[in-house]
Amino acid sequence: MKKDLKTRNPFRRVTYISPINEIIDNAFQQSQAVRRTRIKKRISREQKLSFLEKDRIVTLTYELTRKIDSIIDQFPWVETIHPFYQELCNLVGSVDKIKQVLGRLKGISNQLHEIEREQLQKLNDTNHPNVMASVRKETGGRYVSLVKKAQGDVKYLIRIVKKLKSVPDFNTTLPTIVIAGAPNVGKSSLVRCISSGSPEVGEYPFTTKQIVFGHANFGLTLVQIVDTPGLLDRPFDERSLIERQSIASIKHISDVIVYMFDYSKNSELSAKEQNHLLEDISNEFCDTPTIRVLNKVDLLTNEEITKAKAEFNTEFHMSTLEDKGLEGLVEALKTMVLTMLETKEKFKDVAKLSISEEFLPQEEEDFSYDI
Ligand SMILES: Nc1nc2c(ncn2[C@@H]2O[C@H](COP(=O)(O)OP(=O)(O)OP(=O)(O)O)[C@@H](O)[C@H]2O)c(=O)[nH]1
Ligand SMILES: [Mg+2]
Repeated sequence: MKKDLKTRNPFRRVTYISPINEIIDNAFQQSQAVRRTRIKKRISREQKLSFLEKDRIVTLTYELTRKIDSIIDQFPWVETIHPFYQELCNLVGSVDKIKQVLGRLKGISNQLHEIEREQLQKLNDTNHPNVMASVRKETGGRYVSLVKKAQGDVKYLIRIVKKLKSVPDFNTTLPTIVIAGAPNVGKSSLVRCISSGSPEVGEYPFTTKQIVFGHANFGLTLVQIVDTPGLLDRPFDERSLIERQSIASIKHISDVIVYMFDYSKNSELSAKEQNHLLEDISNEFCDTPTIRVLNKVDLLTNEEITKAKAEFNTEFHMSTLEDKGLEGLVEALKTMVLTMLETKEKFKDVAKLSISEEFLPQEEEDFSYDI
């Protein structure tokens, strides 16, 4: 995989997809602008006309295929992109459909070249100016009806890309901590406290509608901290598109999940629902280590905190509003990330890159992070 693909949202390389009408209008304008043949030598009027009509057809074909091919070339190869982005494709459309659409576009581009060959041959076979003009018009007609078949397909790609381009860059080479939990528990507040990310914090549930990446320097390495939209306690089939994005990030990119609980009176989900939600997540993604955190302790009495600890089995207790009690969580995360760098095969290279020279072992076999 190219470095670019490891560190960026692959859909960001798509700069502009022209709608079909624009492609057609532009190509015809370019073709009509060809007024004089480029052939300079002394030839008959009929020959000049033949060259002119050929030039127009060649220009028309070139402009149409150039724009169609550029859609195909700009589009990432959906089979090779990270599963996280593949799943997002499937949320807003379908990987299979994208592949079919791109295949159909390639087919249209090839057919344009075939028609061009046929029509140029027809021009070679005639000396008659009227026939030449009608061959050119016929070519235009065939092209338009062929290219217009792609109208719906191109609209589909434009729609998909618009949605996928707004997904932030995910760096597959960095350890990734996903902050998850019910709506309004303080996920975005935590991300703001412990990373460079600055997601919006709002009084109301469902403030976060999109995954947001922040970064934190954990001394020996940079980590990604991901803010996710709040999840309700309900079956996957009933989840909204926004919630499904959260699930996709938990599923495909999390190396650690920080699950936040809220025991205060204004909590969106009951304690039972919050526990059930975590149970669901853990059952689904049982391999990913999860840290349980109780937030908003500033709103709780000591007695309530004790009750919450018992009910949620939380390891850390904090107030992101007052920026209190976060140190323990950050230290625990640092330790987990360091262990991961040592043990997880996928971080083999990034560990070497991000750890400064003095911490690097002399021998590859003795690779360790003891400092
Ligand atoms: N009292 C108190 N309020 C908090 C704390 N953390 C967050 N809040 C408030 O809770 C509300 C929601 O905070 P967010 O950080 O937006 O919560 P979220 O989990 O990202 O919410 P969604 O994105 O809507 O799921 C805001 O009004 C915050 O100011 C806390 O520790 N104590
Ligand atoms: Mg939020």
